[in-house]
Amino acid sequence: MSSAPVSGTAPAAIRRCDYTPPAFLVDQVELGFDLGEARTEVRAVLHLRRNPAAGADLPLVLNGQSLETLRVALDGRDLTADEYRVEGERLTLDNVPADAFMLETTVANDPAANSALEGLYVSGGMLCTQCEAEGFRRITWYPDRPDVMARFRVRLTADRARYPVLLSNGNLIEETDLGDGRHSAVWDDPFPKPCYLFALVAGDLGLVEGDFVTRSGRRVALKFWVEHGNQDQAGHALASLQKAMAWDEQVFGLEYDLDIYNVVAVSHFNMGAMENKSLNVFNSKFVLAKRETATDFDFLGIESVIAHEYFHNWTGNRVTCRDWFQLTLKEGLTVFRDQEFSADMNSRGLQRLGDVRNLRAAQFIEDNGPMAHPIRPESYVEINNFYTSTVYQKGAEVIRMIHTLIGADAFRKGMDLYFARHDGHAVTCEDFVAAMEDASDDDLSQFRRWYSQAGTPRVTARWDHDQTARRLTLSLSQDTRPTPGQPEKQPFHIPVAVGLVGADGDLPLRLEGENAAQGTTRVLNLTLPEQDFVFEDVAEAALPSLLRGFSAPVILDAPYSRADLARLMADDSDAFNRWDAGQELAIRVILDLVADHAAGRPLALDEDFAVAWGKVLADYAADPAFAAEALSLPGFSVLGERMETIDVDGICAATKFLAASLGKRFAAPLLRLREVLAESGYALTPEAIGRRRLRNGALTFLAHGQPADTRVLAAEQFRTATNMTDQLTALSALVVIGADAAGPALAAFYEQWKDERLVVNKWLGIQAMADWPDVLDRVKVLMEHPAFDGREPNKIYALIGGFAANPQWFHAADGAGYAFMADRVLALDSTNPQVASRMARSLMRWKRFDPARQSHMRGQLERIGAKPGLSSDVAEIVAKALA
Ligand code: B3K
Ligand code: ZN
Repeated sequence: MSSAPVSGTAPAAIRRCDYTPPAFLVDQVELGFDLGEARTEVRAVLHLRRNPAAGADLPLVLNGQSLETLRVALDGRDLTADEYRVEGERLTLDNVPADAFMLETTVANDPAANSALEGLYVSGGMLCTQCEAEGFRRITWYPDRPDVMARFRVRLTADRARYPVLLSNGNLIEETDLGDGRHSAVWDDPFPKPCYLFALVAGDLGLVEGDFVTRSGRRVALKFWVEHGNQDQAGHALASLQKAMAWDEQVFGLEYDLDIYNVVAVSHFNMGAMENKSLNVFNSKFVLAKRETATDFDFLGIESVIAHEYFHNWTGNRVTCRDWFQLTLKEGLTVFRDQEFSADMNSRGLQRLGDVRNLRAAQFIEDNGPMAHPIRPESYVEINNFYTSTVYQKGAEVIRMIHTLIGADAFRKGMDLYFARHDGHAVTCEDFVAAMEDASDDDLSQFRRWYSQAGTPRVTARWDHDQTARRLTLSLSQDTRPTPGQPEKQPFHIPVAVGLVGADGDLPLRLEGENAAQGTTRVLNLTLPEQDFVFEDVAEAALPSLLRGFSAPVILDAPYSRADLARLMADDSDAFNRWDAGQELAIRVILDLVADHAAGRPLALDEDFAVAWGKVLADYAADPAFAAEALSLPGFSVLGERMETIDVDGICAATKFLAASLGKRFAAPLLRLREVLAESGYALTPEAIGRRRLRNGALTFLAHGQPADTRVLAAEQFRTATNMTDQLTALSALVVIGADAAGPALAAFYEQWKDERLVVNKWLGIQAMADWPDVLDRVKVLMEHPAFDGREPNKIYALIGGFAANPQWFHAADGAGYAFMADRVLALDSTNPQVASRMARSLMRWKRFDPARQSHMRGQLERIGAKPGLSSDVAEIVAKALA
């Protein structure tokens, strides 16, 4: 974050079009840290030279924040106070030598007072850093921008007993015992890097070690550093790293480039993890796992985040971003890579639908609200606000579309070309697209609009079958609604993967003008506002299966009847579309129930839907994992997105009614399924995970459908569970059944796990999301519980974020949920603006609700906005929400 703007002034936006190259380059940096919790002194020696690509008479300007400046020296000579200027967060030297020179500064900072968790801070007695995006300026004076890449040599000096482990980037080249109880270590990173990839860690940590031999024979030491006592929980993360290293060699030909790879797990961390060169710092949530304490979901999350940070070594570190507008260059691409990795390690079909579910539940909503921005934003006030699902998840979809359009082989050639051209450089999204274009000879000029236009396109499909001509004409059109600052949209280049489902399965596809059929799925290029595609030799009235595999991040509007959806659910060869047809059917059924609820009509279970759902349930054995996904009901945000005005009470009533009706009607088969799937042993294979998911899903439906009868069953599973997935689902089922049923189990759960920080977070989250009328009071009480710590982001995300995800009670009609959230945002704003800003987003979409809720939410946003000295992080969110 940047320091508080003066109250009343609008924070200034930084614009992409204003980019200019850095006036000075840094070839080499030497950093000396004299580490201490309350005071750390940093001596920095910067070997600078003028950038030939920039103006010759520009002053040297360095960034710094919350630094106590002790010394500034130029080429060995101490400067007097009138030879440099410190103004706000900038240190300016007007007169520097014409070419190369050495600038030396000494500063002090106070890690213990750093509650923003950016720069150098304390977590659980250890000292650690987080520099992306602009945290390095809180450590020392520096040109803090990603296009300044330098070699770093770092000397760490600290008390040996307190901080026996001293880590930084690159190779350890020297260790010295200083004899006075202190010791030092020197780390040298041979790869030039931007300062956002700098890291240091000092602490008393336990080590879990493994290794990996690269395909060219380099033995890499893999070191996981965790709190003492947690060594038994790093094995999965280590194995995931080894798999990721092998996968990147096989799939992209990318090898690791140093002899050491460190991962440190910390409990206080604003987000998931950070890819600092050879010294990843991780939220402990994405490292620590054992079967008793971590759910299947946690295990998969670890595998994916470990891989993500590892993949950044090439896509992000070796080739980095020229400026922060290019963030998706590394994030979209690296998310695409981690999604592909997880698909290969587990189930490709399930991976895809999980990724799309997340995209629709978060990104589509962002794209249709006040924060809508292109994957490459045009402006920002606070860059930390732009680590969004648009930049990450939609960014990955854009990469996936390139992959679909040019094909896997050309994509790989494009990646090779990208590295051949740009290794060691800070580049732009345009450089990436150009490499893909040059490697494939495809024209991606119109495709580039995905980088510049925000909003989710709506693709409308209509079709007509001409029996006599044996032809099916598919008419596709596209339209994208205005987003803030972008009233007019140009048509996108949209790859639409299409199949035709006939009576006996997929038809071979021959497009007009082709001599022969080419496969049963074709990728159509929709580039105009409206386009017709003609399929020949279509004898029967086939049903188009559109957007197979979710080939583009668009909203599909197709005139499927419910019978059509049921048919796709049963017969589509594309697993994604089978699942999606079921979801669409469920959405329509729920929206009808919402309408009935609004009109005061009694709610009734839709018979056709019940039959289709029951059929999936009956056939579960073919693929339990897929059945679990197909049986689950769409969530609040996806349903809300389908309504002009989000009917909170209607959606909650309808969803609960449907879950209860299904649970009641299908109680017998659900119970049988639970018997059949009862585990004899525990495994972490995709099959075993799928079986657990289905069996636990069944328990949840039963809890809704026949709460009284399920109470014993859930309590039994809670008591006898041998893994966290089963135990936590049982606890959630008891919470569904009611506060009386859940009370003893919640108490027992806390007693059992009070020493496991990460499990305690689950306990907080489950209570915050309970559908109990007094949940807000309970959340307030929990804030005073010893289990809660208002400085630990994971706890805030669990309890406060969990409450924001409680649709019924966060959106309580009296506005109490909103007022509570605004109080939290205001309190957090002074301690941790990044976390405050995330929480503030829960109020952003106020215009989508009914007038009474709108006015409550807007009132709270205004109250937040009126705080003197509001952080730029929160100010930007509030300003956009109220614009
Ligand atoms: N690059 C980091 C995110 C940094 C967030 C800064 N507010 C983690 C990742 O995407 O891998
Ligand atoms: Zn990333």
